[in-house]
Amino acid sequence: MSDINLQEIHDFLVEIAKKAGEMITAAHPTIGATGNKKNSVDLVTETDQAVEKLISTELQSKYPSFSFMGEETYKPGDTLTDAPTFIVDPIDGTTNFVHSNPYVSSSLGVAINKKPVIGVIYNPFTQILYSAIKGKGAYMNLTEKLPFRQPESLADGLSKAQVAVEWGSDRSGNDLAVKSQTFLKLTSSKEEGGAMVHSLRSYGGAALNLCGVAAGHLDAYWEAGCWAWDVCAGWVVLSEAGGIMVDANPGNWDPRIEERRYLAVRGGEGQKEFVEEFWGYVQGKFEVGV
Ligand code: LIP
Repeated sequence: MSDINLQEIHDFLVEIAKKAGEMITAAHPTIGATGNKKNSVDLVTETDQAVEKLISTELQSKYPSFSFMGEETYKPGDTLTDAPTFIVDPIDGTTNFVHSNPYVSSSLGVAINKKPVIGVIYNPFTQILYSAIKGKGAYMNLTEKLPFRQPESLADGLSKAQVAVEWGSDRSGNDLAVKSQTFLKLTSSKEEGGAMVHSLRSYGGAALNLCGVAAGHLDAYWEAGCWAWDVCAGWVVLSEAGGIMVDANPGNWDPRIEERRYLAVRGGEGQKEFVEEFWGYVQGKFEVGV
């Protein structure tokens, strides 16, 4: 680890993210030409695959000793090791991409000893780049430090919060019930036993959601079902901006990158109490990742 130059890798990832962005904005995916993975809402396009190929080729030629985990080449059973590993989602927000909704990013992360240490997330449509190196802070467009301003206290809890959630692609069974019943609890009035959050937002991209929490646009982001490549890069941006990542299921303060259940909370006084309050509204227990 000590002879790995994190800054140099970060700078290379920024270059690659920009190249990936050119491919993404030049592509014109159509809804009809979309392939499916697990089911009809788990989408993949030729652009996802071509962009991952570009990224993995560049990374493997410059850092041949590093492992690589990418959304489009992942095989069930592949697991993260302690080796330095690039963890990549070529297009996070594929559903948005095929619907020409610009909430899309390339998410390029690095983990060492299974801990996220570098994150680069680039939305080529808005040309906004978020990045962070462990111990060196988080930035937007390389110069604006995150969060943008001194974070307000979280002591007022969920009733003052804007929370990102995602429906994801698991559309049946226990986990869909946990999500939908929790959404109901979070939004409903105090009189009906709810948290009455200011709002729920479902933008469609885990990586940018994590950056939104890091920046302070969002107070929290709660999801189960997403993968290491959806969260690795954003995790570094989040924690370098003072945020924390815990399990979406109550009780676990130290989730793995591959936990598949996450609750991100922005920086600010009262963070721990905010997590505990949130967990108190979770209706049941996710099975994914268990
Ligand atoms: C998506 C996530 C989204 C989640 C989906 C999926 P993709 O990534 O970012 O937040 O709800 O299940 O994992 O498939 O667009 O790369």
